[in-house]
Amino acid sequence: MMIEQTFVMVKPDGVQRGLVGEIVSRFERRGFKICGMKMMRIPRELAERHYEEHRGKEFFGTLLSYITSGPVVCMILEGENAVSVVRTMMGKTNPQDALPGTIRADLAQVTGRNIVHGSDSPESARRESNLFFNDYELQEYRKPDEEWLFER
Ligand code: DAT
Ligand code: MG
Repeated sequence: MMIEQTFVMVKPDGVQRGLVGEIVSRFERRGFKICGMKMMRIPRELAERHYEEHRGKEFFGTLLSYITSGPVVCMILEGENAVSVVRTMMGKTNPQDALPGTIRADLAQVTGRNIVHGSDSPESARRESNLFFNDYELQEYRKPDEEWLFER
């Protein structure tokens, strides 16, 4: 088994549109364990570090304005191949290219308001987890359904 953790964020549009529960519920029903969760308003400096791979691109400024425009809900999710499975559940960056059944296809219209973030690699997941969460905000615990979620 490849149990991984990944960093997921409901972006400001997801919060304002009342979709936090819908999005969290999809991950919970899939069997992901919530190891950390909090609402915050991302300071500009944190937004710049989070998206530093996009520094210099033409959309960097509007991306920073978007992500700092209101509260977000950040999560650490744990599960089998969590990074890629969460990315698949999110769908393509442009919701118009995302497959039906994915979060972005079902709940969003355009790239600049694509309602959810998920780490794109295990390295990004560790980097983003460290940016957004302290050790005491991350929990280790056993869920009683684990023996039915996984083969042993
Ligand atoms: P993803 O969020 O799917 O990992 P990304 O890391 O390439 O996509 O980009 C981060 C965010 O930046 C993305 O969710 C929305 C915005 N973005 C990406 N490409 C863009 C583009 N060509 N024009 C406008 N915004 C873009
Ligand atoms: Mg990305």
